[in-house]
Amino acid sequence: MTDGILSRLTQAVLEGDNEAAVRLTQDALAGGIEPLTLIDQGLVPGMDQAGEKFSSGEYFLPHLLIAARAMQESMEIIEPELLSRDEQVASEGTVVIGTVHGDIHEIGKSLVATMFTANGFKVHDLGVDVPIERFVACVRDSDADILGLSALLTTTMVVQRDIIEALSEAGLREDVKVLVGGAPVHAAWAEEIGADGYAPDAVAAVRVARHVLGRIPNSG
Ligand code: B1M
Repeated sequence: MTDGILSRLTQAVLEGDNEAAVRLTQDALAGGIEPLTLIDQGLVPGMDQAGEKFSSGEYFLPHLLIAARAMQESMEIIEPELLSRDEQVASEGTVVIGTVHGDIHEIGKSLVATMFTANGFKVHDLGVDVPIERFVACVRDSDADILGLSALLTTTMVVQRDIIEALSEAGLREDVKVLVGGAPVHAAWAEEIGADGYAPDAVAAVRVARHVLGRIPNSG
């Protein structure tokens, strides 16, 4: 039953069928399927398959857009469920997060932001295509502990490095831990550009943040 509903959800995202995605999400939650299982095993595989079809020339940009919209509508239902599981009172710290300049991919960044919120962090989500100066100003003004930089394109990964350099120029580099992520990003890149951490997914992002803040011994 679980497998069936998850694979139908994957198919609904792949086909950009909003109504089916929303209905299946509601049914799955009512049936007791965990929100993270729904995301990892239902929604994300649909987006990945849409990306593969785009790479092979079977899908075009509008297909990606409608797939993304179906995923986002499901996420709107899942997010309150994720947040309602947050029973923490004390704040774990402040996170500034956004997708870098030139890049409008939103879904992964928003998922990471939601996971931080669900885990007791105060989050300033700056959105997508965020100018470098905006990140720097928000880090300064919010006294952030973590700056999260998402990039989905090989052409925008380099902006992560530009932002780290801008933080140094503004005298803020020692005040904030920089976490990078996004599909083309990897640990060696994070090290090369002087980031403090890299996370492959939204759950790992919270774990790595706690690690770089010295809250847990290692990122696992
Ligand atoms: Co775009 N796109 N896209 N796209 N798109 C990719 C990324 C691509 C891999 C597709 C492909 O060719 N197979 C390819 C990039 C190739 C490359 O550079 N390596 C690509 C391209 C080429 C483009 C355009 C250039 C296409 C064009 O115009 N010709 C264009 C660029 C626009 C721009 O940004 N300037 C473009 C546009 C779009 C849409 C607007 C149509 C749409 C986005 C809609 C939206 O977000 N509202 C879109 C989509 C949907 C995708 C794919 C299919 C799916 C992305 C997604 O949402 N995945 C994507 C293919 C793919 O990734 N499989 C693709 C689901 C999401 C949950 O995963 O975002 O990876 P993800 O986030 C994960 C992790 O990466 C990580 O955690 C998240 C959750 O687990 N993570 C972090 C992300 N940020 C993190 C930050 C962290 C830590 C972890 O710390 C701070």
